Amino acid sequence: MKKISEAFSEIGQVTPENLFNSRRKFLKLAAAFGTAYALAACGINPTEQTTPTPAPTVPPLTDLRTPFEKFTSFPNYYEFSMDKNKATALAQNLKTSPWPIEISGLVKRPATIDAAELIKTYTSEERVYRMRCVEAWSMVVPWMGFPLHRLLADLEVKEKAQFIRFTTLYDPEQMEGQKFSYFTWPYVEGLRLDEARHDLTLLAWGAYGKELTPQNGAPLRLVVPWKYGFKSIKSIVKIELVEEQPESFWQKSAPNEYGFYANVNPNVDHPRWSQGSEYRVGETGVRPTLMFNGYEKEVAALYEGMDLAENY
Ligand SMILES: Nc1nc2c(c(=O)[nH]1)N[C@H]1C(S)=C(S)[C@@H](COP(=O)(O)O)O[C@H]1N2
Ligand SMILES: [Mo]
Repeated sequence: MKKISEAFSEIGQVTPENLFNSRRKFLKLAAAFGTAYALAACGINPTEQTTPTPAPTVPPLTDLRTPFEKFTSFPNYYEFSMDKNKATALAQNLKTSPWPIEISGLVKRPATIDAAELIKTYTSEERVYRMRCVEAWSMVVPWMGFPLHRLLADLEVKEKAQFIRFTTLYDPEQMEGQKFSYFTWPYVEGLRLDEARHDLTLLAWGAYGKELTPQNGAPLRLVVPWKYGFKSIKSIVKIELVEEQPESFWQKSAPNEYGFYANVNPNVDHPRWSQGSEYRVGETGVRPTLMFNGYEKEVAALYEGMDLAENY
């Protein structure tokens, strides 16, 4: 396995000391026990030792990164509150360790694995992505994580699986927004399997060289940069491979708004506002919204022959 520190030096990223050290501690442990042994015990058989990590195929992004303070103080996290300030404050007490994640459904190797363990299993890299919320604001975030397809390869997905379904923690004692019953908890999101396997699709545990803050989805969240932000589900506790298209939290909560795909598309308006432009958090004025959030070249092939105005 490539060392995290090496991965970072390749992309010229300065890593804060504490993070670097905690990862280094793990690498020592992994060397002592043998990662394969540790993982075989929880059902995941890492291919990483034999398969070299492919070079990231992420398009270089010249947009300025959103300041860290903006990223951490502007969350949408309805499990805590619909108010961004309240959500930030309320999320601080979320207990993110231990954090068992159930991986199940149509896989030959189902497993329950702690988030910390899962994160250590894969070489992480920094990915600077645009994030476009359906509310017409956007940010540019340097995530840290690993492509979901690496995990999927190790799970041995069964032929029948067509979709992947993610679930956020349900715990109204910790997440007081879940006491409001006008939403159908828990938060659920899904992707078509080919979308899930796309190299841009990330499981992220960090941003800005640090572990994710609770309001941004610690300990592990999804990041799908060509879709509206709500597809990028936070604080995942369950990953299931399924045959049927999952029904997401927002499909249930606002069926007259977005559907399953929710690809960023400046030509398809929200029922109540245009999606043609966006406010980049921290900037003045607005900028045009790009098709597939600027990732058209990478992802358009996934939707060939599909009517994007119908499947929004
Ligand atoms: N579980 C969960 N995941 C979620 C949300 C949420 O309310 N609950 N909000 C979504 C929305 S609408 C957006 S725009 C992004 C915001 O991510 P950020 O708060 O880290 O910027 O998270 C998404 N993931
Ligand atoms: Mo959003």
